[in-house]
Amino acid sequence: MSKWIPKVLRRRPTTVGCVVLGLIALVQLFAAHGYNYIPLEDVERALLFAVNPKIGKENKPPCVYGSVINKTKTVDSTDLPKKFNEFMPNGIVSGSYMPENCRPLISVALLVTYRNRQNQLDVFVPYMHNFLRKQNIHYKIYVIEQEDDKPWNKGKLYNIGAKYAIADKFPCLILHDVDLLPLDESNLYACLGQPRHMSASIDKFRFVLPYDTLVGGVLAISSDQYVQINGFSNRFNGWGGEDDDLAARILKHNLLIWRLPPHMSRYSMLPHKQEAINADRHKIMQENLESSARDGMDTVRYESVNVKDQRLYTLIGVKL
Ligand code: BGN
Repeated sequence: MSKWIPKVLRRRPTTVGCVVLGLIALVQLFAAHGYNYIPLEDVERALLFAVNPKIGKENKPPCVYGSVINKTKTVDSTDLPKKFNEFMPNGIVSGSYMPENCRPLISVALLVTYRNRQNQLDVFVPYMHNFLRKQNIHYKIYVIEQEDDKPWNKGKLYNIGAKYAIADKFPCLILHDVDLLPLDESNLYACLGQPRHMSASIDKFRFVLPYDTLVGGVLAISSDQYVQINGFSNRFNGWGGEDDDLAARILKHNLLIWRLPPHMSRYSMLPHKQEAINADRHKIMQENLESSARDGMDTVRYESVNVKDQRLYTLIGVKL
């Protein structure tokens, strides 16, 4: 080997490869986690205060939220429960919880789309009740299960779930992947004045937001805004794209995508195998951008829906 090649590079290609990969990983690790977000001091003002009109007017002091968004406790990914714990909390009826000592100013419906991931649901549901009960909000968990063998259609499931939650008079919808667990207690589950991408910092993506218009994972959107954009396209079968299409709908309606600071937006992703990828997703998204046909919550078609009130969540079983 020529003596002009520095000694450090006079190694086997695999060694050089490993060093290069290691350097890339290091650069990524220290890369700016930068994304635009609402500064902590403005978060309270950005909250959408709206309660479900169905909840009775109780003579309790109003709940406070400043103490929630200023919490500093963070769960370490490695401390997350791996298995279903025997968590059987009191005070939860059909997946719904009301704060005990104060009158909530915020009601949210958590919509969780689901199929065939029982072990994740068994961790997710108790974890979320534990997490949300500390937030002074009124909430209800809906699990929308696709009960057929057709290709997975997350957009349709969300559209159907949203119809039910809106009929139940929830003013704020939180669209939630079943494999994402929030780590920061300050991550208040609430809508903001604009659609809010909540899962900006996921461990699987090394806590870096992959791109600015990502709205997949966990998104909080007011029921009014969901209706305004007519929800998701029903045309995406299989994995991917439906969330990017939703982002396009949000922006087309002159709405914005807001986020909270990274230290409030961390999530851990439960391991799972990759769903079948939709090879047509780019094409469908392009067609949707150019089309003026109505396609969304108000045109969603399905074979049957079966609603079952269970203790820790309301199950909306759907055959597409
Ligand atoms: C993107 C997917 C999203 C997914 C994120 C994060 C597409 C492009 C379709 C036009 N988008 O690449 O659906 O949420 O990754 O995993 O595939």
